Amino acid sequence: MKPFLSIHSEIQSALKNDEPVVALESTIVAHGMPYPENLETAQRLESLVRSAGAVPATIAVANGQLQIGCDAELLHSLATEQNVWKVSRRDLPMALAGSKLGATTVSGTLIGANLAGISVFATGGIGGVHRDVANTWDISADITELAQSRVAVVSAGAKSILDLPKTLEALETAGVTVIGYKTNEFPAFFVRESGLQVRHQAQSPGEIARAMHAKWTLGLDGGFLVANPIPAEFAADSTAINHAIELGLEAAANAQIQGKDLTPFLLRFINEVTDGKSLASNRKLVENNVSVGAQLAVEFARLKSAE
Ligand code: PSU
Ligand code: MN
Repeated sequence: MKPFLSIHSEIQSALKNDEPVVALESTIVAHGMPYPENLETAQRLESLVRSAGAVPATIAVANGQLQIGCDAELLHSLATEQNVWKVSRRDLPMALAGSKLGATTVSGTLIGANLAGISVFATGGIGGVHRDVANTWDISADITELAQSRVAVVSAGAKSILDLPKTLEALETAGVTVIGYKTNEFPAFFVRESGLQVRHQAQSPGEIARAMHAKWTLGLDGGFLVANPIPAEFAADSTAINHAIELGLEAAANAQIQGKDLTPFLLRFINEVTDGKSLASNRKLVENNVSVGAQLAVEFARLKSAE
């Protein structure tokens, strides 16, 4: 066992026996949703993974270790404490050495999943290329990490707080296999459509599992992005959402919010402007991603144990 990595015993034994495990991120808990919805969501996601026959692994940083699996107390701290670090690859060394409480972003969670050997990770939306990239050079480390992790991330695409065409281009350059799940359009988080096509689509978790198996058995590093649209009944009104996003971008520019603070600021702002409606959609889409992620983990584990 690596000294800076702590894998919860239940997860360790599942991985040893090629049983399905689904990684979950903690930034969504600490910085992506308000309390108490954040804690309720975190708990609900873990139980959804279990009821689909897989083991949940929420990933975070605590006590000088990258924690693969959070106990109830740690989840509670992540959901309630102020000043929880937002941890990507850049921050991880200082968070570990300084024994900080840290929530891992998609990128930080990918590092943990990859080190532990967890092949599937479900979340809400990924980070990407920001709209004002020409001035800010703000491109999420999520993309660089997806490029080098043997993990499939199930997300509802990305929010249009980002420049979605450039995000898809950056994913292509990074060699990330983007697969539309039962769609050939890249979904835009709160809404099912973005007007952007994806090159590949899959109709079943088994189809995605076979592609993961092919990529990694060949020896190629790098991940998958499974783009899973929000169920139609929970999708937001696109005019209202786009309006909220525009207002948020304007407010962020006025307040000179940038760097790691930008995404959490925009998420909070949109939640407030839509009167919690966006939060309700957000919870539903994450749950939907976790269900698909658990099915995918089950299928992939089946392929692996048949090797
Ligand atoms: N997008 C969302 N919800 C989120 C995030 C992004 O719709 O919670 C979080 C994820 O943890 C993601 C991170 O990895 O924000 C990206 O942050 P940045 O843009 O600073 O890379
Ligand atoms: Mn950024």
